[in-house]
Amino acid sequence: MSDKQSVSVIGLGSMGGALARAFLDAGHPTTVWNRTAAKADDLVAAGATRAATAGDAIWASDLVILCVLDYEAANALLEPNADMVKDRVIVNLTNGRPEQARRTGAWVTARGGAYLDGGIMAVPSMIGKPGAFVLYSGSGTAYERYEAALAAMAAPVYVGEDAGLAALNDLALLSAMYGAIAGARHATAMVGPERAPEFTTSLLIPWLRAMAAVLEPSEDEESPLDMQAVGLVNIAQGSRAEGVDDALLTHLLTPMRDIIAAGEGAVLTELVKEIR
Ligand code: FVH
Repeated sequence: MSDKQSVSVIGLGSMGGALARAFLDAGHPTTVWNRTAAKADDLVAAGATRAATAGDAIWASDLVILCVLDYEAANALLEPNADMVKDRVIVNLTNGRPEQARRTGAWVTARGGAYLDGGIMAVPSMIGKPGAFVLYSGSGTAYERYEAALAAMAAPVYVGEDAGLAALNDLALLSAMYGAIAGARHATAMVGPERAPEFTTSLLIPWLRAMAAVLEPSEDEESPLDMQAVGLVNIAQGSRAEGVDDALLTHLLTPMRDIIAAGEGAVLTELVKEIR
C-alpha cells in the first residue's frame, strides 16, 4: 500500500504518457485511460491500473489529471461524466485560452467538483526533472491540498483563483518562446547551414542566455531606440544580402516607429523608407 495520493491520468499522448509515468515513478497509485487503449499498455506493465472508460478513471481517484489535444476533446470527456465529477479535483493541463479554462472551470464547479487549470511549461522529456514547471490557476484550496502530489510532474507554480490565469500566462510564455525560436532560426539561416551547428553551440545559445538578463525591469536606457532602429535596418539588409527573408525583422520597425515618432521619428522614418 502506498501512502501517496491516488491519481487518474486521462489522455496518454506524448505529454499525458510522461505525466502518468512521473506519478508512477513517484509512487502514486495511478489509474490511466486513453481513447486509443494501446497507449496505456506500457504504463499498465509498469504498475498503472487501466480504466475501462474515462468515467471510470474520474471515479477511481480524487485527483484527476486531464491532458488531451484541445478543450473540445477535454469537454467531450467530462460532459458525459457529469455525475462523476462531484468531490473530484479536475486538473486540466490541456492547452487552451483563458475563456475556455473559465468555462470548463465553471462547469466542473457547478457539478460539485473543484477545478485547477494548468499550463505545462516543458516538453515531455523534461517531465519529472528539474527545470520543468506547471502553472496552475483556479481553486486555491484544491491547489494547497494537492501541491505535493502535483510536484511529481514538475515544479508547481500557482498564479491565482481566476481559472483563466494559467492559460493566459502559458500563452504569453509560449509567445515569447515562438518569437525567440523564430529569431534563432532566422539567425542560423543568415550564417548558412554549414556554419549553423557550430554557430548555435558556441555563439547563439550563450548569447540568448546572456541577453535574457536585459528583460529584467530597469530604469536605465542603455540602448536608445534610435540606435536600435539603425541596427534593425542593418540586420534586415544583411539578411537580404544572404538571401534570407527579412519580414521577421521589418515588422518590428513599425511599432518602433510608432513609439519614437514624437522625438526621434525623423531619423527612423528615413530608415523605414530605406528598408521598405
Ligand atoms: N508535447 C508537448 O511538447 C507539449 C508541451 C506543453 C503542453 N502540451 C499540451 O499537452 C496537451 C497534450 O499534448 P500531447 O503532446 O500529449 O499531444 P498528443 O501526443 O498529440 O496526444 C493527444 C492526446 O489527446 C487525445 N485526444 C485527442 N482528441 C481526443 C478526443 N476527441 N477524445 C479523447 N481523446 C482525444 C489523444 O488520444 P488518442 O489519439 O491517443 O486516442 C492523445 O491522448 C495538448 O493540449 C498540448 O498543447 C504538450
